[in-house]
Amino acid sequence: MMQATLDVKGMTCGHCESAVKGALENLEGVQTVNVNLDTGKVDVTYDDAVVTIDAMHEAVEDQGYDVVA
Ligand code: 9UX
Repeated sequence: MMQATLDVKGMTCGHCESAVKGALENLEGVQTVNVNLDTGKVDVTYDDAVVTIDAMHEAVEDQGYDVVA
C-alpha cells in the first residue's frame, strides 16, 4: 500500500470535506482518506497497481477544488 498527501485548495466547510473524501473513496484502489480542513492536506492510502495520483487529482478537481501538484 502506498501513502500520499494531496494539497487541495478551496475546501472551507464540512460539506467540502465530505465531497472530496467521498469522491476519493469512490475510486477503486483508494483505501483510506483523511481530510484536514484547516491545512487542505488530504492523506490517502491506496494501491498503486489500481489507482494513480493523477486519477485522484481528477476526482478532486471534478468536485470543483484545485489540487496543487
Ligand atoms: Mo459550503 Mo464548502 O458552501 O465549498 S460546500 S463552503
